[in-house]
Amino acid sequence: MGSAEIRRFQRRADDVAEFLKAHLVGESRVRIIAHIDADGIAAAGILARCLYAYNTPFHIMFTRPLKPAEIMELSKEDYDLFIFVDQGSGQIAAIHKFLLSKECDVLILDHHPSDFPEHKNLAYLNPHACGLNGAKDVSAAGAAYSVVEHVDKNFKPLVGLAIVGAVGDRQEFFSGFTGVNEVLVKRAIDLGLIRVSTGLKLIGRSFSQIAECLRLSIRPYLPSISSDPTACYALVESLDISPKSTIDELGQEMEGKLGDALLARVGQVAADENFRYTLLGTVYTLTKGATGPRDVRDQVAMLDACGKFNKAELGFAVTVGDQVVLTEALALLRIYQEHMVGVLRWLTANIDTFRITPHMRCIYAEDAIEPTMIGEALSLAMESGIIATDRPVIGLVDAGAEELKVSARATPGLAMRGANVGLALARAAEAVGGEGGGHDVSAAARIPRRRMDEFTVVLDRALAGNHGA
Ligand SMILES: [Mn+2]
Repeated sequence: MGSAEIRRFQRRADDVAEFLKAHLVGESRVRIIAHIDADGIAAAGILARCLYAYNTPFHIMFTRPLKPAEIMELSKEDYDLFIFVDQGSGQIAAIHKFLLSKECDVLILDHHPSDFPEHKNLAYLNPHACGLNGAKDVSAAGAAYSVVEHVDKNFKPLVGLAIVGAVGDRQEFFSGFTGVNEVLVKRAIDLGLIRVSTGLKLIGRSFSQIAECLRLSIRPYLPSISSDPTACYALVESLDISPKSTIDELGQEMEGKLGDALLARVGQVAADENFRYTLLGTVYTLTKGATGPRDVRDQVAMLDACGKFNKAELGFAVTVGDQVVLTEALALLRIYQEHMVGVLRWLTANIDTFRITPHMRCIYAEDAIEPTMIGEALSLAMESGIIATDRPVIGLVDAGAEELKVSARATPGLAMRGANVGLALARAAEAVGGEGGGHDVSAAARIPRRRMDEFTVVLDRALAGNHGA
């Protein structure tokens, strides 16, 4: 992606900032609708800091992307400006029909693909409209940051949150960041807001005692360490590490020793490329102005956990500087990790029950994994080297007596070679009277339980069909 596209994005951000400013200086009442994940929460935090600074009153809600009927309901509310954050692109038709038709102002800060019909009451910032790739070049938090930075230079310290959003949406790759993200990270380093180092990328490295950090490790799952407190304490003791310290406090040499000890302990997965990348690599530390955990991945994990428990407002409060709720937000993260580490242990123990077809690896986990956990569990298992990533991975779990939840995951590499689990899942689900869809690397569906066998046959064929397409 060239710098011309990035400049186009920055120019648009400047235009959008002018649109927003008109509401900041007046008597406007603002309604924010944000996606309920780390990126959506970080983006909302950035925007809210800006609105607070101008004393502009707003109400905020965190939700999965609104359905047309919900946008119709929204249009009955009395606001001067509706801001969609990390959503809105997919709902552009309903936004036109129900909000813009009433001459309400609408701002969309998003990075999902869309059509971009013009309207005098509409402003949007979307990388896809600038020739950038919204899946990797910038997140909603990056879009929100790019706007508020143009509103006032004093908002520059919020760039850390933009990087939190990008990491939350898995926009960091083997080779680092691209597009706007790359620019933002460089800026954050230059401003002294972020420190970049190499080390262990484990969740909790900035706030959790090491043995606990290892015991709850889900990204990656550490075989014969995760979920085994005895093994964790033994390992910490064998290295003569103070049991109270965090990984952040170890110092580079000792952290290196801990990494070596972990690799020696986990067995053959130590040689797995995905596992090593998930365990070791670039660590981003927020050095100034951060509320909540200093480590970017810790911050992401905390926000995601808040979202998953439907308490996004807790994570949001942390991003706008509320230290009081931090303990509660971190407690949610811990509950989530406790749960997920059990799920990953189960997957590890049952890895042989994955059925390998020509175009996918597939498991029916019955009720061993909850419908809300299966998708992320597959992602983490792939990142942990538990499941081979040579073909798309499909998980089916019970969702009530009659229904199955299906989750599908592929790597960016598989997507580049033509696999598209979103299209395949949509097609196969429809063929058996269910419904689903999603992105090329991540998708979900619901299907009738009694048609599972038929579904997996159709899905395998559908995945074959879009190879090389
Ligand atoms: Mn996002």
